[in-house]
Amino acid sequence: MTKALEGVRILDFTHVQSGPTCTQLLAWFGADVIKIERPGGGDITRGQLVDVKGADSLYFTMLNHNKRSITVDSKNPQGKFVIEELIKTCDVLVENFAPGALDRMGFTWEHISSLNPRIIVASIKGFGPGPYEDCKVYENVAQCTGGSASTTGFRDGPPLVTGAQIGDSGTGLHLALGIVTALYHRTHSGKGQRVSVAMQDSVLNLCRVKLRDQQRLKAGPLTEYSQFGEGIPFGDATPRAGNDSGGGQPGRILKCKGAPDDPNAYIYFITQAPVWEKICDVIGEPTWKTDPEYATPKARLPKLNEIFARIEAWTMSMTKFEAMDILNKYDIPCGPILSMKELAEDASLRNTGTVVEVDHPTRGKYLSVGNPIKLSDSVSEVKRSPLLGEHTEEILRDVLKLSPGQIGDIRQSGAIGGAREAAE
Ligand code: CAO
Repeated sequence: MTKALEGVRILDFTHVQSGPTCTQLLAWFGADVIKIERPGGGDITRGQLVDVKGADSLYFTMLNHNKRSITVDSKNPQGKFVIEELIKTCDVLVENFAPGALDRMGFTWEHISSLNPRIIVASIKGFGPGPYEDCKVYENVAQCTGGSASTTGFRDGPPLVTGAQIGDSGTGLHLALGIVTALYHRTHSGKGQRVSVAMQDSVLNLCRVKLRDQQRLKAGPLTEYSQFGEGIPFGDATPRAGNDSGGGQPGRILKCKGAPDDPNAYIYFITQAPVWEKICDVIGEPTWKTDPEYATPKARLPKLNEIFARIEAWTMSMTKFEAMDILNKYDIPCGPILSMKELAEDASLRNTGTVVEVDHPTRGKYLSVGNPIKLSDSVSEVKRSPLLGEHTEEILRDVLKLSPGQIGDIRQSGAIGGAREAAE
């Protein structure tokens, strides 16, 4: 069985989270991903949030599976030579440096494409062209500037950032799609092109339904928001909606047995209109099926607090898993709030490879999220992340076909680091 991206070579000039998530996905699909790191320390995440002294952090290992690592000083003339030679052999260069950093190294688009007209240069920046185009950006800044924070949280509380890394990993996903699209286009055009994704744009794309609601405000109050039932007027921007469902079917997070002492003893419950009658039977309110005050979605909208309070009285009598089992029998959409502990121990996620155990030479076994995208004819095998500079010699010798003498000269110049620098 061949891998979908076998034969594609990626020059991975990424660091921290957003870029590495993109190149990790491509590596899982079989691309040969060569990660360039600065000699000495490499990707800054190797040494961040360290839990095992002397070993690469989980932050690094969980974002850099299936890659090879070469350490090259891009500001050293011999290092520049190595990178130029790599550019000539690669299909894609991916980077997420601060704005202008790649140009300052001498690797402008013009220079890169003159070395290899077929190469695709893919970049992540915080913002697209405009007033903030020169700004450095991290995850939470993107969540705040892309519309996520202003629409997350409760109406009477401050804006909130979410645990899902929509700014970094979300942008990495967007970039990966841009890269495979440009690769496909190259099969017709024969030429490379630039692919750019701004973190603000990616977050806004993921917050699309909130821009929908912004425009709906012109037509009147957002009737599916709890705020409507509570009689609180709307302002001129999409408000924070707590745990209200973002779609047309009202939903809430409800307590189950154990809450609130157990912080995750909750279930998400959606009062989907087609199963309203089943909901009434399950919670013991059969008269709500025909009572005109409750029988239609429109009639229910101003009463959502009362309705969900009644459903919660029912969910509190059982665990979230018992509630899930009962509701599933009736096709009532719901989902338990699963903790990271529960997800880490989930047998079905292990069986599908979405949660994998990986062995690492300096840290031992650890858990990671594997490839969440499943292809029937290109199975992803998760391989451990590389040690710093682990493949420097191998890449110079086998990819660039340099002689031992040439490699010695480059090493002498200080342009490359030693193999297994992390262990030194
Ligand atoms: N050899 C020599 N120098 C190297 C090198 C190498 N192999 N790799 C990187 N460098 C240099 C860069 O050239 C740059 O030097 P100059 O500032 O002199 O041009 C320097 O290292 C620092 O790069 P940086 O500015 O990108 O890194 P930073 O830690 O200061 O900022 C970040 C990090 C993420 C804020 C910034 O890179 C950024 O805004 N990236 C775009 C948005 C993004 O992806 N953010 C998500 C990050 S994940 O949360």
